[in-house]
Amino acid sequence: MSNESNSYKLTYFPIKALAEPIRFLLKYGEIEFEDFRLDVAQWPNVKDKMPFGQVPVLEMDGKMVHQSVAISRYLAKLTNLTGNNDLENLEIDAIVDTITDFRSKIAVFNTEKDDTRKEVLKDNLTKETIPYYLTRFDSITAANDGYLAIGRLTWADLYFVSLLDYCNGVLKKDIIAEYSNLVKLREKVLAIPSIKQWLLERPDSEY
Ligand SMILES: N[C@@H](CCC(=O)N[C@@H](CS)C(=O)NCC(=O)O)C(=O)O
Repeated sequence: MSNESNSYKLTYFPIKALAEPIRFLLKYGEIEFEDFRLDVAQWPNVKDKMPFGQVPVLEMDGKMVHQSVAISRYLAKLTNLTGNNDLENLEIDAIVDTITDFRSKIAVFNTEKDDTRKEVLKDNLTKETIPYYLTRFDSITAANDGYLAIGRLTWADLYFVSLLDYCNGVLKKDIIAEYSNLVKLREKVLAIPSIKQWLLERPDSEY
């Protein structure tokens, strides 16, 4: 029996951020879905209806699931973007979790309200965190035939490229511009026909 559902509804704010990996994977699999974008004013009424009071939430035939990485992993299975065995999946999961760590550090900067603390966080990101992670992601990509894990396209690549819009939007620059293997990886992912089409049709947002 197929695991695939008949209807998919994704609820998130009108931004890319944590929902974009899910949108990329749905598009990659050419799975139709309702891309429901909440108005911030609607949020207080919706929050209580969400499994853990947060979004993104994916409804599959009415069943709500939360946690963007878990959802992405599930969709990766549906779309054949996982590894062929547990060891390959471990390699993919480890890189995905590392991308999440990296993205979370950028989120801390994004949500900081105090100007002085924000400046310190930005300095730290620019001088240490970003080069630290991106140098490693870049050499991993070079060592994996141009992909982030197991030498072929997996959901880790879609996960990384889809979250770049968030990172770049928050930092107001293309953070991977000097990392040639990552630039090539992004080109490959964005050239996948259904993803390319998604980029043309998706609503504009800051990140
Ligand atoms: N670990 C969760 C984090 C979800 C999360 O932080 N969602 C935020 C938006 S990016 C949210 O719902 N914020 C509103 C709130 O907490 O009230 C995931 O990856 O899905």
